[in-house]
Amino acid sequence: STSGGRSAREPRFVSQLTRNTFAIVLAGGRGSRLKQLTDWRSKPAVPFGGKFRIIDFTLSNCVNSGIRRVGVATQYKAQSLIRHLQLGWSFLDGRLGEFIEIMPAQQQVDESQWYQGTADAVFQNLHEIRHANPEYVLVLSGDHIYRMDYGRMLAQHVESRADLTVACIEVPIEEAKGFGVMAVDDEHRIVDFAEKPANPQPMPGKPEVALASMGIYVFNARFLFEQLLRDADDPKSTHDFGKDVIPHCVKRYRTFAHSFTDSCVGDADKPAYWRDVGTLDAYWEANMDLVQVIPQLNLYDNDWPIWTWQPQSPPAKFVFDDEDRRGAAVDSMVSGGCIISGSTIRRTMLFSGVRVNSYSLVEDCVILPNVEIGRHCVLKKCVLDKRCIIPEGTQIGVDPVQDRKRFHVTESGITLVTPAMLGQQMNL
Ligand code: ADQ
Ligand code: ADP
Repeated sequence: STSGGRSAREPRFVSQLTRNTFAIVLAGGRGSRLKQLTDWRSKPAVPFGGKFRIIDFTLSNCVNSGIRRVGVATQYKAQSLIRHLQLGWSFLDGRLGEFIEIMPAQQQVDESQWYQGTADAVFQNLHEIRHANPEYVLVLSGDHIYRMDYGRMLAQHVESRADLTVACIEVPIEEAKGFGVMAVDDEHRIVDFAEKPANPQPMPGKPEVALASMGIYVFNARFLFEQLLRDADDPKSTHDFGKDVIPHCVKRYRTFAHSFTDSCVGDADKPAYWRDVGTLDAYWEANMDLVQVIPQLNLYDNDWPIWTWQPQSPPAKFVFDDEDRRGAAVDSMVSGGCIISGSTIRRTMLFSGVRVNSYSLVEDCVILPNVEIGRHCVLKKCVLDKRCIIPEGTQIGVDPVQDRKRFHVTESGITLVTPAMLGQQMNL
């Protein structure tokens, strides 16, 4: 027949799907469980892995998947994130229709009101998304560390003629109450969805795990527009995807689950890696994951580069000090501009421009850019925020009772230190 509509059987190339997709990255979260690390920046802008910011992982997944029309919805303390996007993510080519657009909340509303829930953040940018005229809209969070080929998820979405597809991953049942938890049938169709349930249902035959939403959604664009307009008019809605929009759609429309393991980019013999670095403990652990001898998350894969912006800096330097003490770092990652002089670093993530002076010992730490560590310091299991100056002879992570008086110490014993806690004010 000569029907204008595309038949579902017509073969379609993944590149055609990714090209017809608009991705919106929700990057407005406060990330309050990261404590003082997010006093001055939103969670997606928090430095991670030596030279990256958390949002670089999601944005790199987009670019590497061939999705190059991207909006980033910002809200809380956006300055640091905006600066990073402008410096690091302006390489997309407008002549090819590629762009990363910053969508600040405050521009969209009459008064000084910010976005409400996550669905509202997308709703307020509906005009911009419509303007791009995509066939599919991919909703992402800027908060997670993982490598994923969204093209495979889009392909499944189209093949199953879904209105909406939700990416999912198996999580331990005791962690499941922090997620959207779903049940699926044999065709992967979602038959039940509960946002952060008090009693999460395990998967059939697997009592120790639940199937969790990753907060990654593919919508047919027109379907999304209809749903957001409807949701905006619903006085009972909190305008959140997880709480309102997804449960509404699951009951009424073709809603499918896509397994992350099918589109995870990584070595086949390693478990799929996806982390919400939402707490200080999780943040510290995910950084420590990377200094393992064989980490689960491979940053050295040239086929799936993680793009970022980093300051131009000279190579890291290791020196014998004037009394012939060796400066050394083992089982560690050391970024550009660092100088390790007459001190020992073990199992530590050093961001750029860190200086460590003689007689000091640093173990199991995450040290953000431009930190200076004086002589005779002992630092264990710390997260040091950008520009901390650690005075000579300081011990942190040795006596928790003392540490608690000045710093933030988590229950599992990770100590967060910021310049403000050290009484060091920013030179504004
Ligand atoms: P949560 O992670 O609890 O659950 P939420 O706090 O709404 O969801 O954050 C989702 C993303 O949106 C984050 O990246 C956050 O930074 C950002 N964000 C939050 N509010 C925003 C706003 N008003 N404007 C812009 N960005 C905003 C969600 C789902 C669960 C799912 C988990 C997976 O609701 O079903 O299991 O994600 O982590
Ligand atoms: P990032 O590298 O994440 O951008 P910065 O340390 O540069 O982190 O701080 C982010 C933003 O917060 C900057 O715009 C800075 O001016 C502001 N800021 C940071 N600390 C303070 C402070 N103590 N008082 C006021 N503004 C601050």
